[in-house]
Amino acid sequence: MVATRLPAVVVGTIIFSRRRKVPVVGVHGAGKSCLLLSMAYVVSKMGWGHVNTESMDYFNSALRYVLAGQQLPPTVATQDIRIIVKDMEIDERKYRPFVLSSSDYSGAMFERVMEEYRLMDRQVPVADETASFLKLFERSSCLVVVIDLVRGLGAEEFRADIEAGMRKAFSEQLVPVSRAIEHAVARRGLSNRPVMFVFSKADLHGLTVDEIRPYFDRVMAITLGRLRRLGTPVNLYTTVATGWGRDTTEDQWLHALEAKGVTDLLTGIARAVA
Ligand SMILES: Nc1nc2c(ncn2[C@@H]2O[C@H](COP(=O)(O)OP(=O)(O)OP(=O)(O)O)[C@@H](O)[C@H]2O)c(=O)[nH]1
Ligand SMILES: [Mg+2]
Repeated sequence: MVATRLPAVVVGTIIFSRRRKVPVVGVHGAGKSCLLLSMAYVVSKMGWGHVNTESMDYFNSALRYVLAGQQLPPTVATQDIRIIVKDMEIDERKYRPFVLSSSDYSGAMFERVMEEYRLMDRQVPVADETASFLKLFERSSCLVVVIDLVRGLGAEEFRADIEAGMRKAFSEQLVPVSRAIEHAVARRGLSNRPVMFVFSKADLHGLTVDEIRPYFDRVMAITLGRLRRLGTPVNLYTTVATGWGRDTTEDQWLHALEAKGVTDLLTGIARAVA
């Protein structure tokens, strides 16, 4: 009997972009746009990658406000974003390349859509805006939920009564955020792919993840129970957006451009999409 060797098959170069959809959700003013800008900034600055042509002008326009020391205006039109991450290496660990794809949309629209989402189970037709927004969740790799604990309070006001501030913040954000998570999980089986909760504006709330967790675990108990049942990991992060990491002196503004906590979030995403 003669053993036949199978001829080698040349399949050519398989090019696939590993595009990973990462929806970023949160109510108006939660800090979504600033977080996306911070991710683009950190990836570019660290030499891990770059943004695509369409996102470049969008991000530079946002950076203009940061450099002027102004608040970012609320998002009006939905903007698709691509951050190409090719050479991410942290603590000698290299991450596989991926394209982080997301959309920046207005939090006001998110709240409207999540209000309408309630109706969907009752077979009531929903607006085009709602239908197209909900499509953003399809086949996503993980979900980033931005929660603003301070809600317009100043740092001092918030820290004077942290419990009251948190109660107000969660009472405003619990419902829309939980609906979005439920949708993401139910529609595309998020199991094993984490939900990442980002507590933005850490320069104002001044809390660590460990300090937030006891409140979070209790307030979110019902949603967390559902996620546990589905085997969905939950990660918590705190971030300070690009431009807000200023310490006491103005001449530290170059450091202020370096967002805080964003590298941890990007690492979490890179692990989730690997
Ligand atoms: N102090 C501080 N302010 C922040 C931080 N991140 C965002 N902000 C401010 O919070 C406000 C809301 O931030 P955005 O990123 O525009 O929030 P958003 O979720 O995109 O809001 P909409 O587009 O209205 O949905 C802006 O005035 C920001 O400048 C931060 O880390 N620290
Ligand atoms: Mg925005």
